[in-house]
Amino acid sequence: MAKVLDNASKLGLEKYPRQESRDILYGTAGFRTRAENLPHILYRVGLLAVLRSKSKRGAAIGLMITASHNPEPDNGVKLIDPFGEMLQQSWEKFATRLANASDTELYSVLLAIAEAESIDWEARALICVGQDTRPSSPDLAQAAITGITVMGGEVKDYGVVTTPMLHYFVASINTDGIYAEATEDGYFKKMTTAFKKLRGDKPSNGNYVPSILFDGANGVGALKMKVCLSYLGDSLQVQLYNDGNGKLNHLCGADYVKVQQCAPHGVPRITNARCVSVDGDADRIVYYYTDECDKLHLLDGDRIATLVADYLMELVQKSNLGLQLGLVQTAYANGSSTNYISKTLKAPVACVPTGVKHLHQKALEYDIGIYFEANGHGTVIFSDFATKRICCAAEEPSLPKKQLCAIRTLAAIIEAINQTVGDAISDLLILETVLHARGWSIQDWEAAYTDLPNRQLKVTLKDRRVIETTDAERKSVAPPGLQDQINLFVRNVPNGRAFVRPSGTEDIVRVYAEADTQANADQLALQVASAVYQLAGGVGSPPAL
Ligand code: G16
Repeated sequence: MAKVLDNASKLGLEKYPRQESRDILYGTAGFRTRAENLPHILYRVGLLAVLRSKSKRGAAIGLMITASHNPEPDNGVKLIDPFGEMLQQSWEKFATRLANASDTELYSVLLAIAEAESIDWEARALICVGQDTRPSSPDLAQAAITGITVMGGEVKDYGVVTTPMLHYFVASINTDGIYAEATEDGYFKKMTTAFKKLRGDKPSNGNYVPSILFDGANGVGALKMKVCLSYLGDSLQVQLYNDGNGKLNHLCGADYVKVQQCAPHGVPRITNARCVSVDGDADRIVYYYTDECDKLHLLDGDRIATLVADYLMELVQKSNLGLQLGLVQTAYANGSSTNYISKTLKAPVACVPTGVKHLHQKALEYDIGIYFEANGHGTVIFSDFATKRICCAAEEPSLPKKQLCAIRTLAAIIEAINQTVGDAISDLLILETVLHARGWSIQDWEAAYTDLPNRQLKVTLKDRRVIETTDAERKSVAPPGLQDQINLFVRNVPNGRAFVRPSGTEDIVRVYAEADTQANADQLALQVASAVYQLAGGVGSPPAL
């Protein structure tokens, strides 16, 4: 052990010395910053991944190199735990400690982690590595692989994949293929076979037409959707745009459409056509259309959650298996969606802090947990209990026809959904399934409820950590006086709600506001952003709409 750690620390000093003096945190989705500051971080995360795998008695661990929705010059890395879930939170502190250690401390920090976790040095370690399409990703992957190798870990390099594909592969390897086959072919085959089964032999139905426009954010989502098309055949027509020739996430992609509330560049404006946007690593999806007046109508993660919940609740009821379904949202959820879930759908709905790691954990409390962030990041998870009940009942031909049909539909949905994490491609197949089953156009889908107008703004601070929050990020507790100001502004607008929180992926704080009218939501967001700028050490130009 001492020799391995010694080699790892010497190689780190020689090839990947620490570059940044500023500390970095394992944030909402791992480490993210400018790519040029990351080589030593990647090397060290490679070292840590080996310890994590050994601590799980050799289970495969994922290491994904991506900065997802961030601009192209950024990059990042996150670790994936054995069931395809995000890294256990108690290990985030190890990651942060290791990333911020000085070059000469590497040996002692690695040793301290190994001792704290009673690492068995005889255990094997297998690390699955994936990367997005950023120009900086190949070199960063090499840094990670060097770290894994010097620690004696085995590398399975998946090359360029979407983030959710890597989550899926890790879960598949660790269940010996029971979850799925850990290959790209296995991934697409399983999902699209289930999709075609759900769709039957009639691709059109009522107002539903099997054709969409797809904004790939010039990222890996576009590349993989192209592959998916060959599996989909005639079941769904997908026109691909922003398919890799432009700049990643620039004026396009799910984050741009959601935050800016405008249609992506590079996609033709076809009135009332159903369009989707995914983000840079294809773990988020939003739908939209532009109407006759060229106005954008956004159907975001809240809409996705309510559409899927409504459909699954009906199936659960018809299946008569006594399963409990619940939803999980964050503070960004539009107030109208939360109302719709609790008052119209009458389903339990919880609010947790931002980050799939929080939503996923909460969703595990239900037989069927549906979680989506408003930004389009989410999935549906079926507990082992629910999966067993559904799959056993699906083999009971003696059940009444309607009940059996609902049960078999649920069984096919289990096959089509990537339950490990939000997955734009898998979510798309589920959403197209629901719209097809309902015979709905995107306008029919939108008619369920009316969103409260809202606005998001970003503020840059000297140090964003001065903002501290509580109550699932809905209230700020520092700096002093900020929440009182927010309360004052909110009181002045009908249906007003606003909050502020430091981003865990970008060096900014995010402000969210909603109100009865767009003008009021804009004004509220600007008031809150200005208060943050003044009270929390804003830098650069003051906030503006
Ligand atoms: C990541 C997380 C999401 C989160 C988003 C923004 O998404 O996985 O759960 O909503 O960052 O986080 P923050 O507001 O803290 O910057 P992605 O798609 O960028 O990986």
